[in-house]
Amino acid sequence: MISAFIGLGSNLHHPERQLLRALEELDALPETRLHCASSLYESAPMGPQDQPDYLNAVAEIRTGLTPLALLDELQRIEEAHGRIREQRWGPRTLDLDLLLYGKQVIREPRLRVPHPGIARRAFVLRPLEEIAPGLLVPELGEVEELSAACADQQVRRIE
Ligand code: A4P
Ligand code: MG
Repeated sequence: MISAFIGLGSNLHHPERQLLRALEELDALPETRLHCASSLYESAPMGPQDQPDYLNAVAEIRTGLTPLALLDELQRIEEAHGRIREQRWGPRTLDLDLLLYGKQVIREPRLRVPHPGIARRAFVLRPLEEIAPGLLVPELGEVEELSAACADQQVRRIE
């Protein structure tokens, strides 16, 4: 079993419910169980500002799925949540990003791991740091250092 980290985000149709349901769905994937999940974090939208604030979280799973099989499953869950791909960085009911897959570096047309946005996004790094202190992000560095470099971004942890 490989440890993988999934970034969850939502800013439409009861974001908290979308995220909690997605965590259950991750746990229900074949050859996969949910190992742990972060708190929920609220932040202003990155990208177009004419959309609601986001809720984000990060989950660690243990999985026997290959990276591409896992990506297929994540996209299937997104679609089941009514996700329609329209505008880049636009509003969404559920976004699931494969942040890390073990220590692997993957550069394929459909899949880039570590996720390309990881080092610039406090809404990913704060929850990641919460559940995996000391984690080394391949080719980028330790999660605490990456998070400190995004200290200017406002992210609020929800109790
Ligand atoms: N893809 C490649 N690598 C990966 C990966 N590691 N994980 C490909 C997931 N997908 C990956 O993704 C487009 C394509 O990326 C997929 O078909 C897959 O093959 P998408 O989810 O369809 O497109 P997108 O999400 O609209 O674009 P993008 O650039 O992925 O947006 P992001 O990065 O997901 O950002 N503000 C706040 N505060 N919080 C947020 O969560 N999220 C977004 C979306 C914008 N602003 C936000 C937030
Ligand atoms: Mg995405």
